[in-house]
Amino acid sequence: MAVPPEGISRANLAPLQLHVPEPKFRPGDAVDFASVEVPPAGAQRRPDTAAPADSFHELAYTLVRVLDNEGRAVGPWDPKLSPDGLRRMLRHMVLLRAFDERMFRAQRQGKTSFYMKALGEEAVAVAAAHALDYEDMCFPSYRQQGLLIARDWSLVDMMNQIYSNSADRLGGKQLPIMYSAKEAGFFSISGNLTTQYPQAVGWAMASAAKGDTRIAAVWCGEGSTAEGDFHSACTFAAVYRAPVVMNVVNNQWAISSFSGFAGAEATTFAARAIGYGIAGLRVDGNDALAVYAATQWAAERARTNQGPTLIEHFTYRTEGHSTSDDPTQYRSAGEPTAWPLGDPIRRLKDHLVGLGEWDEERHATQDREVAEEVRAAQKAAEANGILGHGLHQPLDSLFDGVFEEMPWHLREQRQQMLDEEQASGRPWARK
Ligand SMILES: Cc1ncc(C[n+]2csc(CCOP(=O)(O)OP(=O)(O)O)c2C)c(N)n1
Ligand SMILES: [Mg+2]
Repeated sequence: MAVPPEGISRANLAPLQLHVPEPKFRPGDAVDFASVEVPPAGAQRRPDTAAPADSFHELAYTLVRVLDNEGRAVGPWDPKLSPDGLRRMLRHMVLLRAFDERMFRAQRQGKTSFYMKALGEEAVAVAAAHALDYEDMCFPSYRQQGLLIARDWSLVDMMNQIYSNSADRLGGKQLPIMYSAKEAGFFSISGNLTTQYPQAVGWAMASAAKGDTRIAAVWCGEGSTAEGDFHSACTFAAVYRAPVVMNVVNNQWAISSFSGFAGAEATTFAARAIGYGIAGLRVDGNDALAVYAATQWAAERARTNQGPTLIEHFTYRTEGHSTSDDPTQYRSAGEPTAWPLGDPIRRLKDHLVGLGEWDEERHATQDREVAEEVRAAQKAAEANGILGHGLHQPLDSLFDGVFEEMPWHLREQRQQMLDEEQASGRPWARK
C-alpha cells in the first residue's frame, strides 16, 4: 500500500467534486437570456488582414456585429455590399427556409425518412457562400445546405438525394440530406461528426503545396468541437498555415446536449483558436453582413498566406435537431423566441427596407415566387420517385462505388444477396 507523504492526512481533505454542466432552462422554465452578452454593433475593430494572429485576441471573446437594432449597417466590418448583392443574399436565405419547410413536411408525409433544418441559422451558410469564391472548396456539416442553395445548385438534384430516387446522384447510398456535389465545390457530407475538419485542412494544405490559389472552408457544430478530429485539424492548420477558413456554428445545442458539454461554460469556441496560434473571431451568426465580412476577411488572410482563421458563429438552433428529435423534451419552448440576436432573415430584410431598396410588398411577392420554385422542384423530383416506394436503383448497385475494383469477398457477397433475392420471389428480385 502506498504511504502518504508525511503531514498529509487524507481524512482531513474535502472530497473532490465533479462538475456536470446543466442547461439554464428546462421544459416549462421561463427563459431570460439577459446573461448572454451582446455588444453594440459596430464596436469591434477590424484588424488589417496581414495582422499577426496574436494581435487581436479580444475578437475571440466578443461578437463582431454590423447590423444594429434599427437595421443599419455600422462600423468597420460593414462589407458595403451593393443593394443587388444584399437582395441576392436575402433571396437565397428565404429560398433556404422555404426549401427546409417543404422537405420537413415531406418527411412528415412519409415521403422520406429524415430531414434537418437550418432554421434561424440561414445567414451562416448563405452569407459565407456569398463571400467565398465559387472555386473555393467547402467541407460542410449536415446543416450547411445553404451553401448549395447560395451557389444556385439545382433544388431538384438536392431533392432527388433526399428521396433516394432513381435520379439520386449518390445512388441511394447516403442518408437523406448528406449531399455531395463536386461541381459546386461541396464535399460529401459524412455522418461521422467532424471528419470534414482534417479533410478540409488536408485539402487546403494540398492546394498550397501545389501552388494553387483556391482555399478551403469548413463547418462544424459547437458540439462537434469536442471531437479529436477538430483538434488535430487545428494543429495541422496552425503548423502549416493552411489556407482554410474554419467555422464553428455555435447554435447552443448538440441534439439534446447544450453547448456547456463542449466547453461553453469555461470560454468561447473562438478562443480555441488562441491556444493553437490561429486567428480567432467570434461573430453574430444571425447578422448576414457580419458573417459575410468575417468570411471575406478570413478568406483574404488565407489567400495571402496568413494562414487559417477560426470563426465562431454565435446563433441559435430554432428547430429540433432533425425530424427524429423533439426538443420540447429537454429545453424550454420559450428559448427560440427569447434568443436575443433575432431572426437573420428579418434583420437583413429590415436593413434593405431601411435603405429604401426593399419593401413589404416585394418581400411578400418574393415569398410567393420562392414557394412556387420549391413546389415545382418537388414535383419534378417526385416524378423520379420517393423513398419508401420500393427500390429506385438496381439492387446489385448496392456494392458499387466504394472500390475502383471490387474485391473478391464483396463480389461473393453481392452474388449471395442476388441469389437470396431471386429465391425470395420479392418484386425487385433480379430477373
Ligand atoms: C462521431 C459521432 N458522434 C456522435 C454522433 C451523433 N450525433 C449526430 S449530430 C450530433 C450533434 C452535433 O451537434 P453540433 O456539433 O452542435 O451540431 P448541430 O447539430 O448543432 O448543427 C450528434 C451527437 C455522430 N453522428 N458522430
Ligand atoms: Mg450545435
